[in-house]
Amino acid sequence: MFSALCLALARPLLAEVRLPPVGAELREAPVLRSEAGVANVSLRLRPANVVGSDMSFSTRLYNEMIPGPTIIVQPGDRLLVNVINDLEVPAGKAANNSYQLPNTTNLHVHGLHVSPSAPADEVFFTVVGPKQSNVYDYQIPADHSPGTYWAHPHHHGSTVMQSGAGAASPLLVADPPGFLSEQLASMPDHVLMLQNIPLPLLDTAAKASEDQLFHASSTTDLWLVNGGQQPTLTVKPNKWHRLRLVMAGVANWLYLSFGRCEVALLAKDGIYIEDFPRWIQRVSLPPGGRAEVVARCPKSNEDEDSREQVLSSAAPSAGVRSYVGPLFSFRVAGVTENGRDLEPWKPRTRPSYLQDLRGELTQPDCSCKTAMGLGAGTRSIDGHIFQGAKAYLHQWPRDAVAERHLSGLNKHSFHQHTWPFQLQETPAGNDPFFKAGDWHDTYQNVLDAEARVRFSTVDFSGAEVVHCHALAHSDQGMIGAEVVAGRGPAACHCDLLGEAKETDLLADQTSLSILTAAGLLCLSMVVLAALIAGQVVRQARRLEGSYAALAEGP
Ligand SMILES: *[C@@H]1O[C@H](CO)[C@@H](O)[C@H](O)[C@H]1NC(C)=O
Ligand SMILES: *[C@@H]1O[C@H](CO)[C@@H](O)[C@H](O)[C@H]1NC(C)=O
Ligand SMILES: *[C@@H]1O[C@H](CO)[C@@H](O)[C@H](O)[C@H]1NC(C)=O
Ligand SMILES: [Cu+2]
Repeated sequence: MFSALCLALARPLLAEVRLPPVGAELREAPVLRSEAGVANVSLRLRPANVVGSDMSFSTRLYNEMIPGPTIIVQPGDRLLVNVINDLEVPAGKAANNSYQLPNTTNLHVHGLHVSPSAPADEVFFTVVGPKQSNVYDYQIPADHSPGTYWAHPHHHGSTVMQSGAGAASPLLVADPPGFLSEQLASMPDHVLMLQNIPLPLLDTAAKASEDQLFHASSTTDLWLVNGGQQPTLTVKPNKWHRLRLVMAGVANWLYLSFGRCEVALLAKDGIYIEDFPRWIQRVSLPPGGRAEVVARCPKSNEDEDSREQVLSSAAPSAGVRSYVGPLFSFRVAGVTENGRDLEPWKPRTRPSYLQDLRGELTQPDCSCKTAMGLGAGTRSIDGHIFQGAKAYLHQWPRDAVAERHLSGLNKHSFHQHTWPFQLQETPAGNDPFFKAGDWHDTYQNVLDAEARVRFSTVDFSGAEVVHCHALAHSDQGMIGAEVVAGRGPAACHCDLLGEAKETDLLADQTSLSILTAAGLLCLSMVVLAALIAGQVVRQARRLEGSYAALAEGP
């Protein structure tokens, strides 16, 4: 308490954000909604001092709230987000594939199937520096899957210091009228924004990026649900509630159980499953992932604490950093509801980007492997640390069935922007949370390191971003650009990065084109290519070397 006071006195200009008492009733974040087809909202990234009962930390938040406001749009809406960066210079240290520029930001709408090009969901070239702003303009498709998404900063090298330190907002695509069954539509609906504030990791990232804002009075991780520590949701016995779980923490895997409450899976990563109600004991949530469940809790026994139904997390297995402990409680109180059994329900139609891609009849037009962090102890994708927004790992043809053979998924949370992907086989481990045919945009499975997934490259061309959503890994280079361009088999490239290095080289050496002797030109290019390829390899080795030194973190 005293140190919190000192910190507050030392930084009088910071807005103070007080956390509610431990165990207080679950808060709902303020909502920003669309009107007449347009959601026009502002996210202002500002410094703030977050003060809890026994700790405090200074950080960057959206609109001086933790979490940021909940944005709710309808399918077919236009979403305008004015990102206003209220942080100041100095910008901090610049670095490649390390923590950098903690006051530089941008925005990613995680899970939305919207254009990956500016002014929409472009995350490499769109940079919002200190005291700058940018209006993002997204057209939500009319048939967009209703569900639970989120928005967070995505500037390479500063995602841990921003998203990982509280700057994140839930983003919901509402169910159109008549879309749900009457039973589902009538359930109380709650967003649970699960945020981990990993104070030791933030301290490391702050030091590396020469950040001057982050300070914490504690060195243990803080877990928040809608900005509260172990909050309580009071429910009537036997009444069904819809819970939208957003894993906005950036470092841990969650393996959640719900006490004696009954839980059925409804959707993952904003996409309804085909076989609701699917009964589950556990919800597996990697950094970035979402799950929607419906839950009902039994009346408490006489001798039972009425807060006994605790949503808590366990360690699923060795070798992955998971949170172990309570997050949230149900207080079961009041008159028992005559909660009817759940009726099966699924969407009547699916948009073109979510058509079933399983089975013999669907042949992939392009099939590539994507290894997460395998080989030589480095955290890389397909053996490459991030080498730039145009250093594409893969090229996928447009309007094609793309297939990816993923590996390293036991250790890393694979996230793909723009196009969600479908599991082609039920993973090993018999966890009913995962089934062939399910869709994800963020996927990790401690029981099965490999997965064959497919996605449809419909609706958009352009950059596609893939990365590990354990954002420390991403900031340190476990991120890659891919591209959807061209059509047909000629537009399928699984090792484009090697090829692209030479293409880049030719483009950069335009002055050579004045040489008319074709033989000389060719010879000099081969020599240059060899020289620069050597440079590139040395550069990559150097980065991997410095990466490995940092790799001891989570
Ligand atoms: C969005 O709001 C800003 C002011 O907050 C206004 O200037 C702008 O015209 C609005 N845009 C649309 C499309 O409504
Ligand atoms: C990052 O890498 C690029 C390309 O190799 C280089 O031009 C730039 O100077 C590097 N930046 C820093 C801060 O090291
Ligand atoms: C970032 O912005 C904050 C708040 O305006 C400021 O205190 C800090 O000095 C700035 N620079 C760095 C590198 O933290
Ligand atoms: Cu990772």
